[in-house]
Amino acid sequence: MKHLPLILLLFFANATLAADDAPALYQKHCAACHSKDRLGAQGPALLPQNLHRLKQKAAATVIANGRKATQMQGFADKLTPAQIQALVDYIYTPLKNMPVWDMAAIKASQIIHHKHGSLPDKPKFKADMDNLFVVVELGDHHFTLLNGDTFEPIGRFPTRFAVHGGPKWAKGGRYVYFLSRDGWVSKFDIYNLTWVAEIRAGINARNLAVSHDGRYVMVANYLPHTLVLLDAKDLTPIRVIEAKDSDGNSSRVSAVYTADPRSSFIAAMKDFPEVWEISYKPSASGKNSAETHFPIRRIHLKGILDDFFLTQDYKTILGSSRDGGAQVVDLDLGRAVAKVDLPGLPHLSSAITWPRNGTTVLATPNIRKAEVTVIDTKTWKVIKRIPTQGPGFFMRSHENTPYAWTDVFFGPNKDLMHVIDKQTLEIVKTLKPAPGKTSAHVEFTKDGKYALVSIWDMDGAIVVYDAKTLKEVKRIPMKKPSGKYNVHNKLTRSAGTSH
Ligand code: DHE
Repeated sequence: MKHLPLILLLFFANATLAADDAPALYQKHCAACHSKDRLGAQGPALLPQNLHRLKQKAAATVIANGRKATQMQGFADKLTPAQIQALVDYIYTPLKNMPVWDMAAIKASQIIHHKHGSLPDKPKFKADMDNLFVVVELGDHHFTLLNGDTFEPIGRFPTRFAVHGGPKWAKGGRYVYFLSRDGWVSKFDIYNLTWVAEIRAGINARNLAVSHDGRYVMVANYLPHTLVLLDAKDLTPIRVIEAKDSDGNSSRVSAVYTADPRSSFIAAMKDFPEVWEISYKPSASGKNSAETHFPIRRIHLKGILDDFFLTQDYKTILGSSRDGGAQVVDLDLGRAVAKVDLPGLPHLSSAITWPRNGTTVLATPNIRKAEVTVIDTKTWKVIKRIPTQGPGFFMRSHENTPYAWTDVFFGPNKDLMHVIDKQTLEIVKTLKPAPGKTSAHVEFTKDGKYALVSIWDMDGAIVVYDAKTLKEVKRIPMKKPSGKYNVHNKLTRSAGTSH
């Protein structure tokens, strides 16, 4: 040993010492995103129950090199292989006391800021209530309510930590529901510019859906393995549905969406190959009771769905798994009817559709491939693979614009934004709104005349473009704005935006 250079000696000493102390390594490098008790926050929970689809060797590679399509960075330059292995052993060790998040715990977490019906029924401010935007600012966990006509902020409000996914409006546009990664559902009253109710529906949540009749909120959880049905009025829990197959195996829930004409929630499971349709159709008496209603229809598939897209008529799902398979599921027939060749890890929750040549095409960005894939939804054949300057995350369009916008979220060209002609399927322009800074996620005004782009930086902005001339018209400073959502486009289920 004494012949080894000093730097190597120090390296080995550090590796042995620190590798022994996995909990300390975890607190230093992982706790900020995955929470100090491993239950998940901005990053997922790091528990054997959540990691069983990931081999331990693959987990070590993720810790060393990071994971594409997530905020997970690589630690190979900060941790030795022994330290990485110690962390892998640690996160695959069950917690001594697994916290329970059942109906009682959910109920106990409920906070009513304002009793339902106690606040004025008129907006406190003047604006086209149908053309407002909610902009989620991840940088300091706030959201800005933006006037979509003047592009002036109406107010800025603190949110729970790490809001993820699209906030969802209830019919009418007065109430909007947010979900944080650690399971808090927060209901905001836009008329009165205030939070009205909150509840923690899970420990590590995925997304939420609001029924089109505005009566229910459904939350999909990773931890515990549940779907939680809430009363949309004040978020009182109605039912906790365990995500279990007929053999008793439980699963994380990939996501849940509402299927308006079916009056049902559609949810996909991440750990067994099933899609569930949970009906919220009112009973004959007009009332639904927790015990007798919300029946579950299970659709058995050949492969797991990690991510999926519901067609505009809510009859079909295009779903993909992280392992590379993509399948088309007919919800009426209750089975998979086609396979699609989508090897680039399509980000289907942000896929969009539009009419072209007598058919409807679906376009999706890909997280592992520098390509936008365009699919004919009649034949489910890929009709074009549009090469991009890098893999992308989000895609958007609007009925009144000839263009579809897609970002280049990953890699050295993360500051680029492609504008694609929806008929020729060619990129007609590539914008660079803020050189060196990630530009991603677009949303249109209600009339489709302006496109709003996020600059994902603490010193970031929303950049407003004229959607026809593609010229910048305004820049509104924001703190790492992620998604932005227009009331009209969301409530009318515009084919150019996510639902
Ligand atoms: Fe998201 C939406 C899943 C990582 C920002 N993301 C969604 C939805 C799902 C999903 C299922 C649809 C929810 C909805 O709106 O109802 N996201 C996943 C992942 O599986 C993934 C890859 C890994 C993970 O960490 O969970 C992931 N997502 C991220 C991020 O790292 C992003 C960039 C930053 C963040 O907030 O953590 C991110 N996801 C978003 C945004 C939306 C979203 C902004 C809403 C898009 C929309 O326009 O509706």
